Amino acid sequence: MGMKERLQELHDEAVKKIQESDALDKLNDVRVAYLGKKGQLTAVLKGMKDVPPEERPQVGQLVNDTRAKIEAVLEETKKQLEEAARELQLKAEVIDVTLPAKKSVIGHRHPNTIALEEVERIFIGMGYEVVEGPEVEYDEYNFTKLNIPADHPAKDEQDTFYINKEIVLRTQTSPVQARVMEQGKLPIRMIAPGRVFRSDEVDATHSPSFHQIEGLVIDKNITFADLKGTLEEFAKELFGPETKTKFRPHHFPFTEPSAEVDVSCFKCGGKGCRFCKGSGWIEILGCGMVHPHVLEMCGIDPEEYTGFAFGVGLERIALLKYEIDDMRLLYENDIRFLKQF
Ligand code: 2NL
Repeated sequence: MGMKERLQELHDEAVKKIQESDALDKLNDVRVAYLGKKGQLTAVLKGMKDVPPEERPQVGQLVNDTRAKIEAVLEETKKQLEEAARELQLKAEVIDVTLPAKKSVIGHRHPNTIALEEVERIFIGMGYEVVEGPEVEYDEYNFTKLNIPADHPAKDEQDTFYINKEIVLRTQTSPVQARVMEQGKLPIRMIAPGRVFRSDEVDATHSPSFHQIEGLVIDKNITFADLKGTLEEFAKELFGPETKTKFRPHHFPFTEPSAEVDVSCFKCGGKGCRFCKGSGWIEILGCGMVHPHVLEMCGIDPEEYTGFAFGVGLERIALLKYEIDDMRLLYENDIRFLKQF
């Protein structure tokens, strides 16, 4: 067979195989088989040495033409295959804009957070500042500066988590207030909300980690009347305008005199029901006039300044307000529970 016929045959073969290729990788195999370094057309080129010298330019031209023709068909087929692949992909990725949108699930504030923000709103409304501080505290700030002596039962390792001899997990947020008093900017009107820790077993009303909101007011001429008026107003805002308050004498080492505050039951209005266990009253917080020792230890002259303080358990408020009967529900974070509030 002459060179010319051999080339025509190669061309026809290559074109046939190109047309049979139904994927880009197969097409590339054909390219390599015919046009590649070890391909058939290259093999023909190597046979040029057997062609008489005067015919070589013409045969050379023929080889180049054949190569160009095969390349053109390859290129064209490649375009078609790519186009087809793209069509297929577009079809697969069609978006049905008439489908209903996926509903995004909107989260809920935790009942603790709702209660905290409510308490903050009330006190901010009365001109208080919200101050936060460390959860890991010096014994000095958690106890000593608050007039809690070394032999006080609250300091027992059974009640307090000790990091070492001098450092504890705070058992109340009063150390935040002690730090503010020490800064010496007076008057003070602040609340200190935050996590506190006590070495308690978990049950319906106890947890080793819970939250407290303490309040502190220091100024000249602050009296127990200011304390009563403030907490009465707080109770009315939190539980409704009909709410009555009762101050029962109590003892705290950091206040003198001290009291516990009950509010009239907001379920029965004070007549007595299951909710208030028949008494008509519900205990909500502890309070008192800041002990002169505390003022002194925090750098404030008790002859010039007086103040009142109070402490509320946040979980207690949340349980009462939302009529939840077990504190553990507040920590389990079961979405079926949380989404009710
Ligand atoms: C309670 C009682 C109370 C305070 C906290 C306080 C803070 C300073 C000075 C004096 Cl810096 N007192 N805090 C006072 C009385 C009671 O908490 O039963 N809390 C849940």
